[in-house]
Amino acid sequence: MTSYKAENFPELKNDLILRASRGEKIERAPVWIMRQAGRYLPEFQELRKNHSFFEICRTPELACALTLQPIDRYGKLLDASIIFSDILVIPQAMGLEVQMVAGKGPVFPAPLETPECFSRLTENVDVEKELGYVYQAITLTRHKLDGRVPLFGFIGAPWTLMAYMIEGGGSKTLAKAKSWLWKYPKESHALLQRITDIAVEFLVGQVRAGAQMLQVFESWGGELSPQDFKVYSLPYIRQISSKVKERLNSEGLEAVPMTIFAKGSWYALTDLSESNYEVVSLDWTIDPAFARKMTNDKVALQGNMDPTALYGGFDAIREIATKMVHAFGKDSRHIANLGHGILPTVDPEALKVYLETVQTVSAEIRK
Ligand code: 1CP
Repeated sequence: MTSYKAENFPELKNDLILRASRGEKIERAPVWIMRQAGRYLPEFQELRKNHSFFEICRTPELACALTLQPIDRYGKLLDASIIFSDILVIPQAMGLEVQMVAGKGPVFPAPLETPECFSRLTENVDVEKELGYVYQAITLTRHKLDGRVPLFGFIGAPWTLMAYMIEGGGSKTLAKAKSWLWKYPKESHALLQRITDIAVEFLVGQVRAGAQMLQVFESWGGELSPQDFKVYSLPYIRQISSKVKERLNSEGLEAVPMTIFAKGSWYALTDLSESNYEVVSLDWTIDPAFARKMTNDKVALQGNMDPTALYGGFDAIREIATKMVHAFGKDSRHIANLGHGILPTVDPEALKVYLETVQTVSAEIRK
């Protein structure tokens, strides 16, 4: 095992994303990509040949190597890194088995069917013991990054994780998970609360280990109606940010900027901007001007080019990326990204064109 400690980290040389999150005036938009370490990179495929997905997550040296791949490849074109892991490590820590099936994605062989299945969940999860491997990966990576860019830690938001735990994998309708909300509202809240408590502990641990920013992925937010989002998603998203901030403060740890990405939940932008997150991440269906208005200029915005635009050829990418940068305008509180994760069959050179365009155009319009 590594002997790296969560102290004496190398000095940060590029803090653009931290400054953008705090609303400071900066010379260009920082840019990073959700799922930037992943299947579209040949170097990822190469390493993945010899190791299973969760073996990589659980081996700090391998998770670190994958986190660094896009940073090494794209150099100064990326302004942040994100620790290689998955949102489903929390359900695993709670006692559910998760397999990563080639061509299919994550599969739970025994998902939760009714609240009686709670008996299969671990009562008091020891987060350090179950997920300490993520902390070790973060500490190691923070050292190996050598201050090139800040490192994100992350979690899946409670509703999204609950949905996976009941559906047992990806789903088009979330019919099983949503039927819990109508059939078992009390038990649904109990499950969401259990996940929230672990999420808070896990995020604080990630910061203690060296994470410099945090992102919460509510990937299935948009499957909820605006009313149900207020009941089953928002309260837990808010608890997470407030409790993480309180805990960091009481442990004497420095506050880190927090980002919320609730995919599909355009209707909740005002609520999300009043939820103790510094950054609200937008999917590609949201017009940046609409988002600025809905968030009353209270937060930095992240996003939001359609990930499939990376299939359009270099000229189209330049054109669409340029339009996106202009749509966010000169306001310093923009962190460029895609509107969701990069797709596995994208040409890595196409991503390079996107990153270059964003950096050049955003610097030009701020002159
Ligand atoms: O580079 C990075 O972004 C870091 C690593 C990372 C992150 C942040 C991975 C690696 N997964 C995630 C988050 C994640 N995982 C989300 C939230 C973001 C999003 O909405 O895309 C979700 C929903 C998952 C669940 C998951 N894990 C899926 C989606 C399945 C579905 O229901 O559509 C898949 C395919 C995975 C596997 C996975 N996670 C990460 C990678 C590189 C892979 C592919 C694994 C492989 O087959 O090699």
